[in-house]
Amino acid sequence: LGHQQVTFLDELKSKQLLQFIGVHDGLSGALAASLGFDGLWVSSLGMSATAGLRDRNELTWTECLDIAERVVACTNSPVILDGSEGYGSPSIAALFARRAAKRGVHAICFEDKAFPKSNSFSGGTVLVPSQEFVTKLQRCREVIDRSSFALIGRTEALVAGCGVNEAIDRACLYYEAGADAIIVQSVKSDAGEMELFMSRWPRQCPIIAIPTAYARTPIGKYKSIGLTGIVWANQLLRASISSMREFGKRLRDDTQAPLVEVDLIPISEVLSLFENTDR
Ligand code: SPV
Ligand code: MG
Repeated sequence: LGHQQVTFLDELKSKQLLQFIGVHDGLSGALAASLGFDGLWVSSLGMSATAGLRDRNELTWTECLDIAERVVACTNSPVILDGSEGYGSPSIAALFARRAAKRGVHAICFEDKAFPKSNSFSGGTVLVPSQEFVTKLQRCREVIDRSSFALIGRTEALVAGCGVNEAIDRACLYYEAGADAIIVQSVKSDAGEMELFMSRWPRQCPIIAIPTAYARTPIGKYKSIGLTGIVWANQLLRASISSMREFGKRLRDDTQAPLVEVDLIPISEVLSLFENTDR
């Protein structure tokens, strides 16, 4: 990896392609932990949605820390906290990062959007000037110890329609500012934009992608274009929403009561999910 002593990314470096799974609470964290992914991504969208809020900094950063702590308690896998854009100023971002490290989180990710942020899929993404975000990353880097905690810089340049060259320029600056890895977000429906980015990427810093929009890409493609990891950021959240909606409708409409329970996890399994732990 680009910088030395990035513990959790380092540990996983031997893997072909790291796959992180998005979670949003203790339950999804525990389930995900049992599925054998390389690490967990505590998603801002997932945390917001499960709190009944928009992904617009409406959930406070201290609430995010509480959720991250519950996830950390459920897993031995590395946990990346999606810190959105860091809740405004560099000093708040740095405080957020330092507190996350104290709660046992392994890495925090900040993105180069203006406060209040909006989700990459809600349109109207506004970037902050790159230098402003560099200052934020530098401030975080000063206060968090590289040997125990990773800082991930995320650029939304492609989402904002600024093009691959701008995304490359920003990613280079963020790496130089002290990011241990860079997330590049693309909302195109195929991996072409990411492929172009990777073909022009000059650095040795790990690049991680979030293939929500281009999830139909064969897994081998991500490795072959040189990505270090991918984040399945919101699939568990979306699966739970589809499943809750489908069962809610069946409960409402199905007069054949026994049919309703057919696909549900037994209560005994729910009870045993957290039984043998000392959390
Ligand atoms: C999240 O999971 O909150 C993310 C990924 O940031 S995305 O929603 O795809 O932007
Ligand atoms: Mg997010």
